[in-house]
Amino acid sequence: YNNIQTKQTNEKQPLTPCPQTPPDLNGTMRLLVPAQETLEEVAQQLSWLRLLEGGHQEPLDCRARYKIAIIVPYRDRLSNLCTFLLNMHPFLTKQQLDYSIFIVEQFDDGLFNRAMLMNVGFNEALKLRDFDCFFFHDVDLIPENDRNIYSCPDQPRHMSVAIDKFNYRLPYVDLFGGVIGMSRNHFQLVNGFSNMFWGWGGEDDDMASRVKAHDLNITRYTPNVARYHMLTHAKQKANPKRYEKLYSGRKRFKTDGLNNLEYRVKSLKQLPLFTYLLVDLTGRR
Ligand code: UD2
Ligand code: MN
Repeated sequence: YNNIQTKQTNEKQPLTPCPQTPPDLNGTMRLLVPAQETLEEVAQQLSWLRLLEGGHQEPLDCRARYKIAIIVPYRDRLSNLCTFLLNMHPFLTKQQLDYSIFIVEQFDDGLFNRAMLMNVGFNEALKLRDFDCFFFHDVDLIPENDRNIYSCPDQPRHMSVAIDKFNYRLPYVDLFGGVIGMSRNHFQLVNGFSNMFWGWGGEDDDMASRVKAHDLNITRYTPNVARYHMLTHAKQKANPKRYEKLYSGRKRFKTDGLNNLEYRVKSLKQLPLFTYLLVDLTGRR
């Protein structure tokens, strides 16, 4: 029986592992603009890619090295979302990745909680597949260099190092917002993000503290590779309690995060361009 099993698996997977560095990367990215800002139009423009259900893709001619989940916290930014999808799918496909895009939308109209939505994305994604690592990704950031590889990092990786909006300079050395990549194990080790940051700001710095408190290091690609364009959007109101929460955060690493996450999934759908999660966060505040 064992022999038969092995044989079958071998026959199913005759593919050799994908190369460490994908071929055909050229160090640039032309920003694609949707002809119309609707998901149907974007799906139409991407039909040549032959995406699988739920915004999933895997390389055809080699075996991907990792299974990757892209988690995007989201509410009311359709225009950004259309551009994001139109650009990210070709970008990730070219990198020969096995990936799925998750859009995690906050259902209630209370203050936005970016960090909590990302915890939910992590939790729900793992119910669907055993992803090796996670990229927590703002919807308004588009990579400008195709050599910025979304491979699973050994240490937490800050991806969005050089953003046009910030003149391609890192605003401060511990910045860990925008786009970050973490292995499943490291994200679990730090108990995910804090659930207590409602409104703009602080949650990314709290994650940086978690990473450091667990003797992990934030790593980065060089700024000429880790370049991003930020799409325009309305500015959120800053959370006046963000510093207070940040300074007292260390006491809560063990009790505030993945292990006390409460939410209700209102909808879970495998759409053509992404896996969609609509979540109500009103359980706790
Ligand atoms: C910065 C960080 C971001 C986060 C935020 C503070 C960078 C480049 N970005 O972004 O990662 O730490 O500060 O919370 O360091 N969103 C919606 N709808 C909303 C509000 C937010 O979808 O109404 C999502 C969306 O994915 C957006 C992200 O949350 O890109 C961050 O919000 P932002 O773009 O308004 O904040 P920004 O640019 O100051
Ligand atoms: Mn932004």
